[in-house]
Amino acid sequence: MPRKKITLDNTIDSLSILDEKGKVDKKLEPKLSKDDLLKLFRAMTLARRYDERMLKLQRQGRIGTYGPALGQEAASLGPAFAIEESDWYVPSFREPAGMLYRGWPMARLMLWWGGNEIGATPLAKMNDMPISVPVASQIQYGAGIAWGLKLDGGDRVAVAFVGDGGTSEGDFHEGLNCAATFGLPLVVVIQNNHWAISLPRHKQSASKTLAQKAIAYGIDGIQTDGNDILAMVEATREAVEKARKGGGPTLIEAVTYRMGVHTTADDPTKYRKDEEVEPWKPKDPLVRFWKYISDKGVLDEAGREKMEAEITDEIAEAVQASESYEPNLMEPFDHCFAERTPALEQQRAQFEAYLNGNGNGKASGSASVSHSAVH
Ligand SMILES: Cc1ncc(C[n+]2csc(CCOP(=O)(O)OP(=O)(O)O)c2C)c(N)n1
Ligand SMILES: [Mg+2]
Repeated sequence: MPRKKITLDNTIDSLSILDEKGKVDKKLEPKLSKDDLLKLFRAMTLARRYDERMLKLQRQGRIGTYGPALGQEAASLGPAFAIEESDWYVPSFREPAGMLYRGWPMARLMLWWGGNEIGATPLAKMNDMPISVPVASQIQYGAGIAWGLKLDGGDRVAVAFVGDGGTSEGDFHEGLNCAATFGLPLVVVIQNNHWAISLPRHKQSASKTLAQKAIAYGIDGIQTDGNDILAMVEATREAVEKARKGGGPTLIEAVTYRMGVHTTADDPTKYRKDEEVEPWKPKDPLVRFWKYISDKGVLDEAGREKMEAEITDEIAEAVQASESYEPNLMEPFDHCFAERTPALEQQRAQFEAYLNGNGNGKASGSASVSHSAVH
């Protein structure tokens, strides 16, 4: 038997449209109306201010923990913008920009990070999965949802997110292999922020790019500048258009950087140098998008200040709503099984008696719950 080369016909594109100085590549510039640009800029600004506020709330002991998405706003927002409400959005835990854009009430996201399960409940009209922490679980959910969408016979798609570290998980491989084999309408976005807690990207995989893993599954892969909102919108639009026509999944590697701590329980100065972080500062997705839209005359300084003031109020309202939300402490017993087991029934009764006997005769939160504040 001869020994010969098998030529693979795939290549990986790398896409960047808006450079670090906010200059656009005219040949690649996506068609976006003034309203679209404003919507994107507002959503990115909102996510940035939310992120800053969340970090402070945690430091003040007002929420349990927080995993910042500072500098990663474009990577999650672009795909959210490029899909329809009827499509599915399957986030990991660094996608507040996309989640807020999709209509998650900010107060619910705050409650999630405060440990309240209502934060994991999307509004009835939404086709969205909640924040999911198990690394790479999103690819399994995404593949399953996309399979359902394919069986439904429409042209809807699912977009699922995973981190660079998540690409080392079995779930990532299984989900992508399934989606590729069955030609499912799934777009997987890897947020390559260069770190999986303290493990750097180069110690996670010997692959030159993460996008090239697509080749092994027999699907298209593309690497994008993840801090470039225009590239993220364009790459997702192309992938979604293909998936709607039955063209199967796409793997997008969004190259970005985790500017902050992994979570509020982490201290990155223990494992990475400031010199590594510095070069990423001028690549900030918000700064460069601001240059682009202000040069285009879409928004001026006064307009931006007005927008910032509205956002400040919106965040204050969400803090107020989340902090005044009365949790229903009996609720966890309702969501384990469709029908409560005898043991669970017994525990529930014990807990209810405990709440009722807590000195003030009040079963805190066991009465009716007001969900309206977090809508
Ligand atoms: C299955 C699983 N293993 C371990 C963890 C603990 N853990 C939380 S985040 C994280 C690192 C994830 O890195 P990456 O996928 O790059 O995402 P990033 O945190 O950088 O957004 C780990 C190991 C987890 N949540 N789930
Ligand atoms: Mg990472």
